[in-house]
Amino acid sequence: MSYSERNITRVIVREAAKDWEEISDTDIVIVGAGPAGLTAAYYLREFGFDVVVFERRLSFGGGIGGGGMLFHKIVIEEEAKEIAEGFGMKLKEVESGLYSVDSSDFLAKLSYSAVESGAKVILGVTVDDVVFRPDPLRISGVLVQWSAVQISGLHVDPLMIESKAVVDATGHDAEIISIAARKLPELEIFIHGEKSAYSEMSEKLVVEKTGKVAEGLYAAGMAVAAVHGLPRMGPIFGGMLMSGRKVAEQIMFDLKK
Ligand code: 48F
Repeated sequence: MSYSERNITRVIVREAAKDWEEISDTDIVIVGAGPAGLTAAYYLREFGFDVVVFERRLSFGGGIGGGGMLFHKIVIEEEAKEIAEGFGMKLKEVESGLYSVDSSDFLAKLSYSAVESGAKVILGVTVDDVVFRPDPLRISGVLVQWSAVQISGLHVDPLMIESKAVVDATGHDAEIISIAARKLPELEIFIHGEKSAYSEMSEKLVVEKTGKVAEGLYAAGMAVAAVHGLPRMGPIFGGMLMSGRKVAEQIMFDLKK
């Protein structure tokens, strides 16, 4: 077999272009490949939707890899055990109803599950705005830019993606909902900002408040805490898994109506 440099280039450009053509009109855009975004991606694929995840960095996982203060362990509570084990994570019961898992195990198994489900995860892409339509007012897509272009400060227009739902799984800053709240005041979204830590309360409330913030726009994971003014919880990740699953269920319910 022989191949030349030009074949390598052609394969990459052609195959990527085919994917981008499909991505430009997808069912669901998830912003952020952290624990909440990847879990949402997995379940949305299970429910039969086309899913693309845009992740700013060149790696999966958001806050997973850092464990707790770089110690390589993450804590999961009983309520999320079934989801974690469904991804094949190796949990160790350390106290009644409390489990530890290696951050690398959590990261690898969740990432594998999301990709294997058929979700397209595109790394190195930052979402920097949303698309909207009036009457009725709704979010109908996102604007995307190479993270490298953003970092360079070059003035380059983004590309645009249409979707039926956008999930903000960007973590503590709720970046996408914050942009929508600022640029589209008619959405009447008020960002309360995250509170200091109260882990047990936060784990419950993050899941409870997960869901739609405007037509076509949803919050999952720590973005929920930022939007609704909930406390933070540190390196216990069960709430992120349950929030990811809940947002998927809500989107399925809304879109199948
Ligand atoms: O921060 P992140 O892990 O969010 P999460 O899924 O989980 C939070 C936990 O990691 C932890 C915690 C739970 O105990 O408190 O912090 O809510 O993942 C968010 C991902 O989104 C990416 C970011 O690089 C990270 O990987 N991201 C953020 N903004 C953008 C983005 C953006 N505008 N475009 C693309 N990716």
